[in-house]
Amino acid sequence: MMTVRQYLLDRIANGTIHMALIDPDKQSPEDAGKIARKMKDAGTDAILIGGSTGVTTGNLTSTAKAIKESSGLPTIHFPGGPDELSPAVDAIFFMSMMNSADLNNVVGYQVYAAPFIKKLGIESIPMGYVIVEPGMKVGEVGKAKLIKRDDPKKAVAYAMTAEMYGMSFFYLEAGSGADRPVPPEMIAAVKASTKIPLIVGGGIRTPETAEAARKAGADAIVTGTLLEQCDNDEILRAVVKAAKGL
Ligand code: 1GP
Repeated sequence: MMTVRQYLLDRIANGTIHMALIDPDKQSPEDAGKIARKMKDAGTDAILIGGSTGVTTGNLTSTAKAIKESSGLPTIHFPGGPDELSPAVDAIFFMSMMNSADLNNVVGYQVYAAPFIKKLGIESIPMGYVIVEPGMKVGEVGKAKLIKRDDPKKAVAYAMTAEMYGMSFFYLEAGSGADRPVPPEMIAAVKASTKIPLIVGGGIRTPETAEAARKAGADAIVTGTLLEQCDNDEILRAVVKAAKGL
């Protein structure tokens, strides 16, 4: 069977993809399933499951199962820490928050979790993750040394590091609910100097910001808050379309 990593790379080869982030702590598994189905119909390529707080093995498992059942989309655990793990997901982003001041977020939690991930047989997808201003809750909880919005060179150096480490993806994160997404200039600078597939997220809630991220060179665009706040399917579809350039 094809790995989730290969699925993502194949889709990215045809253009920018959209991934929807669902926090299992924010609604019932049944409602998560409905959201995933709606997003699939809108053109979303994969579902990320995670949150900074309140995620348990229980709500992660039931949410992943409901999403899979209702949408059939690949489910990827986007972990907020090492304590929640579930074999109900199709894959896990095995990520390092590279610009954290806390060594646990860089490599400690990964060392703790790796044997369990191996034992459970979950596909792990290595990813470098860096937090850009404003950073929001994940920046705070993760003790990130935020990349300044006017410092694309720093973002480029991190992306090069992730690439040289052999990571499969690099994620520029402005933080969930950010009032400003990652600057397009920063996305473009990273894209111009690395080949590693680039994921961008945080604060993307409009077709305009999604389009700007795609045009700057994002390979995958993540939206979370939009799904929670918006009950207008037209807008959801418009954002996914703009993200994918359809
Ligand atoms: C958070 O990048 C994601 O990890 C999504 O952010 O909730 O602002 O869409 P939003």
